[in-house]
Amino acid sequence: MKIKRIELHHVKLELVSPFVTSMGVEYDEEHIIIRVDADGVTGWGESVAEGTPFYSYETVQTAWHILKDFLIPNILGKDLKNVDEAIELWSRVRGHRMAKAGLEAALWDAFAKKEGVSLSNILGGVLKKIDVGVSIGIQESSAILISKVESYLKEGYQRIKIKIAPGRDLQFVSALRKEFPDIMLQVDANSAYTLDDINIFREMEQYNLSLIEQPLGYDDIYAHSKMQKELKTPLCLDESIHSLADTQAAIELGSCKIINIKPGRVGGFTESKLIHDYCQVQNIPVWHGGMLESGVGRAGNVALASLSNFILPGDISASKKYYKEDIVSPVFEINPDGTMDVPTKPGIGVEVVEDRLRRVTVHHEIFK
Ligand code: OSB
Ligand code: MG
Repeated sequence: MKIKRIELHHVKLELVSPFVTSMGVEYDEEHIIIRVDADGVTGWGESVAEGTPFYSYETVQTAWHILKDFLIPNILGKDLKNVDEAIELWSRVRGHRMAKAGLEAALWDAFAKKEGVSLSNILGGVLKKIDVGVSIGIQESSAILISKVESYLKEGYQRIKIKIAPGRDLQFVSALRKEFPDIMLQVDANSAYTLDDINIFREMEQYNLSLIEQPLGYDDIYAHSKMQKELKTPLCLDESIHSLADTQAAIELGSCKIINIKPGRVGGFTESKLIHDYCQVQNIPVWHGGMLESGVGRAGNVALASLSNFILPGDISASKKYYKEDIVSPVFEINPDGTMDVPTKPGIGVEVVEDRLRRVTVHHEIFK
């Protein structure tokens, strides 16, 4: 497939409501939408590097630089046999996984469209519907949190994840558990704690959480192994897992019992599949994380989450949970039974609405 033209869009999407985590408050989400034109088809991908380097060291600006100066020049004008060939061509570039993942996603979409198959199909997905949950930011009070959870449960979401931070943890977990004794409930700390906080997590054990996500240092697999030994509740790593090698280290060290896969964080669908397959053999359940994607990235997430070891509900919610207006059509919706349909049309299976894309684009550049 001859790569004829690549276009980058720096987009800024206003969130329906501010998203508060231990990392700060987000009012809008900046990402890069990537368009690849090749052999008469158009592939779309989304790089989930954000405006700020708080979740990951990558930002929109670093991803733009890596895409423009290293990844795109390596594949533009080339006749690629498959996605692996592109990965090989940019393999000298270390790290910058969100930059790579966005371009890789656009290539997967283009190859799938050229073959006339869905992205789910080309990635080896088997599920027709995926189980979905919702990730809720830190709220002002337990009463507000309870009413939010109530409305998400009414929509059908199969599990609730709440963000926590020191001083804003046990009161929310205990209030929710009291109100909703049987729901699937988990917490995400985004690396806000240290091993000295172990007693907070010992106390959390009584609330029957499905998992505790990334309580400790973003780069500290070893500390998590110490914490997991002290707790029955499964730990789940997000920030610390960038590759299959990280996954193997974390599982062999006993740092977690569950893995969150985000294609952006691990460098693309290809690495995601390696992690997925390894975890399946090791009997480690995985679930699909989210980065507040637009419909472009969400379509990729839904396709990847249709692989068979995505056993737990993902952070893949309806478009309207995030944005008033998505940039794809149809938008993503949740079924009353808490599932989301996996698109069956070729590639990502949804159309990018170009005038909506134009309206949210703050900067764009064409390479040909
Ligand atoms: O830690 O999972 C996280 C959003 C941005 C950055 C990090 C995280 C998140 C979420 C939101 O939890 C998940 C979603 O997209 O719904
Ligand atoms: Mg997380």
